[in-house]
Amino acid sequence: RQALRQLDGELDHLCHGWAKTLTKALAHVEAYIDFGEDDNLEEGVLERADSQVRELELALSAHLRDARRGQRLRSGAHVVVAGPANAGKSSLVNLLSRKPVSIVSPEPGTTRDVLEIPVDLAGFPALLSDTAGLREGVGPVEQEGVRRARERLEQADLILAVLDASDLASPSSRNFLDTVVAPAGAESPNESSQRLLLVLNKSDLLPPGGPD
Ligand SMILES: Nc1nc2c(ncn2[C@@H]2O[C@H](COP(=O)(O)OP(=O)(O)OP(=O)(O)O)[C@@H](O)[C@H]2O)c(=O)[nH]1
Ligand SMILES: [Mg+2]
Repeated sequence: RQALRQLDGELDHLCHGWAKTLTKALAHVEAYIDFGEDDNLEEGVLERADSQVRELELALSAHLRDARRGQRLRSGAHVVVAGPANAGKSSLVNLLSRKPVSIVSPEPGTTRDVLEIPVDLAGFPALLSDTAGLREGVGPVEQEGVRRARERLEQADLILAVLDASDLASPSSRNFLDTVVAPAGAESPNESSQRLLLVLNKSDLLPPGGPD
């Protein structure tokens, strides 16, 4: 909420600045039209107004290019929770939304539909999507769930990639690392633009002294 208020205030300030520049440029052009023939008008009035309007044009285009950021702040970033079956995705979604919105069970393949929940993450709105665990060789209903999960991954602003830390060598974990985690890293090698956050869940199941 604080961020939205700041954003509104910032935009207000920007718009006032733009309006002022435009009014001033307009006044100068009008003065030129009315008194251009007279000698009592400053030199270069028209040129100055022209360059001010060009600068304004650049500022407006830059702002419009950046509008997606503002939109994310208003409607919320689309955060997609994905990972192999049974990794604990729905448990994490319930924890973040502070509600038991998604069914959690020890049976792999529990979540099949995409479940969307609006949440407040430290004051920022976000739309959290729980998805079906990515795995092969399943029935048609779960297969459709996996297809929908992959579709959501394409549209995500941020992917929370959940893996079972005690099961990283399994075929489904390795497949997820190869097909989702590694490509996301390659597409944005710059740390600040990365849209995937790796969550190693079930750390309580790791042997206390680390692997043998
Ligand atoms: N030991 C342990 N178990 C966990 C943890 N997080 C979740 N679980 C258990 O793991 C099982 C699967 O959890 P879910 O949250 O349903 O997993 P999921 O990834 O949504 O599973 P699918 O929807 O089937 O893909 C449940 O029995 C959870 O209680 C954890 O941190 N530690
Ligand atoms: Mg689930």
